[in-house]
Amino acid sequence: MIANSPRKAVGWSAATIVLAASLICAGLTNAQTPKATTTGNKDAPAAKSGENGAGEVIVKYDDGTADGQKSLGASGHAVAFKRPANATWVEAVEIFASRYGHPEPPKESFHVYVLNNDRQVLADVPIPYETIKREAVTWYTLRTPSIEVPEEFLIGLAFNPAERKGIYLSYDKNVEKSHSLVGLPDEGYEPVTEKYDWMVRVQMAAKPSGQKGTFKLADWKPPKKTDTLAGTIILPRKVVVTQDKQSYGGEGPAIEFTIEPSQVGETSPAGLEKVKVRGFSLYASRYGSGYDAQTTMVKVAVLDSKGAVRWKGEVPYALFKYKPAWVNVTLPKPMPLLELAQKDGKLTVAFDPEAQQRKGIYFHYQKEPAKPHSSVGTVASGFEPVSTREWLIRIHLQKERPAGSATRPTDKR
Ligand SMILES: [Ca+2]
Repeated sequence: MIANSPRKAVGWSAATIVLAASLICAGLTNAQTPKATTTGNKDAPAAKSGENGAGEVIVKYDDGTADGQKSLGASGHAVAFKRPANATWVEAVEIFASRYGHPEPPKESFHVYVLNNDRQVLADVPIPYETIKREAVTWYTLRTPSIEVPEEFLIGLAFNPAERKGIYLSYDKNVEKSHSLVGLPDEGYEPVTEKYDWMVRVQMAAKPSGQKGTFKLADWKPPKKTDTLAGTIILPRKVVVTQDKQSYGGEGPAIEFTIEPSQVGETSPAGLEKVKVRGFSLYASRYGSGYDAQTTMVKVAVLDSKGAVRWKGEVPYALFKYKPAWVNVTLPKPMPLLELAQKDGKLTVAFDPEAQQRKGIYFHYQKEPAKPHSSVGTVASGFEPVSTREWLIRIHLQKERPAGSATRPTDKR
């Protein structure tokens, strides 16, 4: 298709870092450890609650001594709580933790999430990484805005760790049963497989202090899920499922589409003038940890059949989840097909995640396609066809509405 070039065939293995270390907190004394008294209320949560000096209720499961600690690469920690009667406001989250890695804390924030029972984020509280010291593990009180919570809620923590940057969160095995989970808001949560709870406590109050702002439940709106490529003609039409995946160091997949007039309901090549490209979708997942998924970008290029780049852009890694899924890559505005392709209606879309060992995208493919259209490479180095796989990448098209018509483009799925 396009100029060949020598390439290295490097495939990264899944670089999920699960750092675990056992820790015995013998003789731990800590003035910040709240008293573990139970309330007499029948509606009281399974967690123990106790009044602290400030008149707030502390909800917790742990007994104050740790049995280990974990940093979860490409994931996070969470604990499910029930709110005590009459204390509906989260004021602070306490964690028993320590930082590891470079002495200098990373100049970024980790995240405390308050989620409802449907695992929807009610509040996302960034906390500067430097808050957690590299010294011995201890309790940290992370003040949050006053966040009103439903009867059942989750506290999530996302530390985005890497090899030399992270936070160990302690866990306690002296619990009746586990209320703890692993996951991230975008990825979903799974219960931990052993009987322990992350050492996370919640300071709750009957009335919002409002010191850092007030988040009322009544003001919260569930996130809207919009399909940015809804109502488009999707090619290829054939539904395929993933059979394997690959990430290439420093390269990415490309696939060529040939838009035939008949595929878009036209009878002559002139009909292609009415066709616009809305974007692409691909079945993929991301891996690695420790990078900022919002600012780490995947390059996207559209080339015509002569190899000329007709459009270039980039999308954030954050579009891709750790679990494989169809991801929409939407052009900033629909572009005429014939601005992206020669009159032959052929165009190639190429993705370059600039993958390394610790960050990259797994691109999924179908094995042994009858007629492959797939290649591997970069715009700078050229592309080499791969005959044994077809990337799960689709193009989304729309036809211009005839003048005066108010109908939507037909969904040809
Ligand atoms: Ca313990």
